[in-house]
Amino acid sequence: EYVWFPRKITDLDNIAHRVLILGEELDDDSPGSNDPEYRKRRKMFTQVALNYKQGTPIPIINYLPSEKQTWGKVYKKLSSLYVKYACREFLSNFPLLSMYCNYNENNIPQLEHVSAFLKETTGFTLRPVAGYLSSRDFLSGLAFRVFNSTQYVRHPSLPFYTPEPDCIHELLGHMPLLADRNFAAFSQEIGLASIGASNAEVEKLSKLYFFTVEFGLCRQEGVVKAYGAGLFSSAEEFEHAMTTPEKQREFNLEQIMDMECKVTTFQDYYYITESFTDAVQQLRQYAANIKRPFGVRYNPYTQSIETV
Ligand code: H2B
Ligand code: FE
Repeated sequence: EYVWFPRKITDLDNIAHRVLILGEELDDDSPGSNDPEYRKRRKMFTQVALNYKQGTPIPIINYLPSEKQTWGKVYKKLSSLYVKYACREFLSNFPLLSMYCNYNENNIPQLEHVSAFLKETTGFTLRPVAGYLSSRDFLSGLAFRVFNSTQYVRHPSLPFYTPEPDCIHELLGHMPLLADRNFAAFSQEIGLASIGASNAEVEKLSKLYFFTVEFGLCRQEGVVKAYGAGLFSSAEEFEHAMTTPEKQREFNLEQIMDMECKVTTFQDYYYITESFTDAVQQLRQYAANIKRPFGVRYNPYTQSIETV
């Protein structure tokens, strides 16, 4: 079975329009679906994402007062939790994002500025995306150290809940860790493992992604800390995961592959790894068993995936 995958970084332009949930076509039960102004606004973000070409600057958004207010509410609520529960990598990178990318309660950082910052720290860059991508498409971007990031803000009626990723989730949840070397390497490795893999294997990798990158915990100086973006961007689940020890389990690849990913409720369990390098090792062992007719590696000079 042959599966298409991007070979050059510019091939990522071809997956950008394969969004599963488009902004202006919000589900009936999604917050904002009955708000014509919001849908119009989302259409603008969709256009920006669809028109984007790899390697060009990401358009600067003039965020509305209502969007800034939503950002501010979430930012304020989460800030107190970071100090208590975030891993050291998050805590050392967050002040850098404030300094270089203007992260603060009153300002929604621009993807363009964050992308430039990440490029200098770990070689990751961002590209704007119109909504939720398939696991395969999303993971294939990571193989190039490219993170597909939404740019719109969730509906103001429910500032602490969103069923789909929005820029508050990306900026607060994902960006601080993408500025960490080991975490960046781990992200790219999951991406490379997905290239040319079967649907069943991509499904497994997406579970691994979910229970590490989105909801992962780690142990630092004997204390359980968080590194998952889904936790960093949701105060309720964050507090719940950190204060409910019976829901914390040691990282176990096999078990994770059989777990269900919950989007609208809390997870059943949260998995603890010792470190990102440890997680990379386990992932490598797993990826070595993925059957595909070729080996895969990334050539950073040509920004392309080579099969050998
Ligand atoms: N698409 C977008 N736009 N953002 C994400 O964070 C995301 C995605 N996560 N598609 C992916 C799926 C992830 O949950 C795994 C790899 O399935
Ligand atoms: Fe995410």
